[in-house]
Amino acid sequence: MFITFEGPEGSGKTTQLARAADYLRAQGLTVLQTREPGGTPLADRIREVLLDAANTGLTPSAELLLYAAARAQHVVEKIKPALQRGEVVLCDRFADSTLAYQGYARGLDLNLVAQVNLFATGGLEPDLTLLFDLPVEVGLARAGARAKHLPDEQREDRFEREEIAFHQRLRDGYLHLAKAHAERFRVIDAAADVDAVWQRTRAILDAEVLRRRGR
Ligand code: T5A
Repeated sequence: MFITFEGPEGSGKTTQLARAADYLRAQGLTVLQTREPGGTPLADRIREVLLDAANTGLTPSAELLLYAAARAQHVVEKIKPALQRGEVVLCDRFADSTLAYQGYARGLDLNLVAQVNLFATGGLEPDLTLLFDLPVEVGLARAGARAKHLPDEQREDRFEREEIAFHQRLRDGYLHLAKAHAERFRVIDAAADVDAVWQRTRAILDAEVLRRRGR
């Protein structure tokens, strides 16, 4: 099963993904934990370029193609082989991030972004997508609070510098995707505390992953 974790800045999806991996492993499943952009040595090098706040000159189309290049490598080298081995793959962000960030928030044509996604993924789609949704201000406050504890060079990625309207378009875009693909999306209220969000996440994993596998 291929499960993706999506959400805006500060949504806490990475925290929940780590708990989900521990939980599913404790139920006897083999789990691959991975993330985008990145997941392979080559894709991690593309990640460094994409997240470097000093790269202010990156054009929207170059940005889109770099995310796609990292994903193409990640899908072939890591995700597909794990799925073929029968593992559960938990991926922190995937193609929906590109639709939400480069499409809805950045303003690139959505059909074009969908075509590029299709080319990069070879048609691979998640079986289940957990969307961690929360008000923009709450997410940005969390991301800001965490940044205070980081060294200067890791303090802000390029997106945390975007205006509030960008982040609002991002949230609306994600909610639109969730409605359009209701068969695979589950929306989780991520504004609650970590344990409350985990209760909801675990209930979805129980229903959609463990019961399906007869556990
Ligand atoms: N991107 C990515 C694109 O534009 N297009 C694409 O196609 C793709 C794949 C990736 C960036 O790239 C963009 C999106 C991103 O901007 P990243 O550094 O990997 O950059 O950042 P994120 O994916 O946003 O992941 P993070 O791990 O940084 O943030 P999360 O998922 O919100 O993670 P988390 O769990 O670390 O939480 C953030 C902070 O909040 C706290 C945590 O302790 C942490 O300090 N927290 C909570 N606080 C209160 N209540 C809760 N329930 C909390 N849950 C977590």
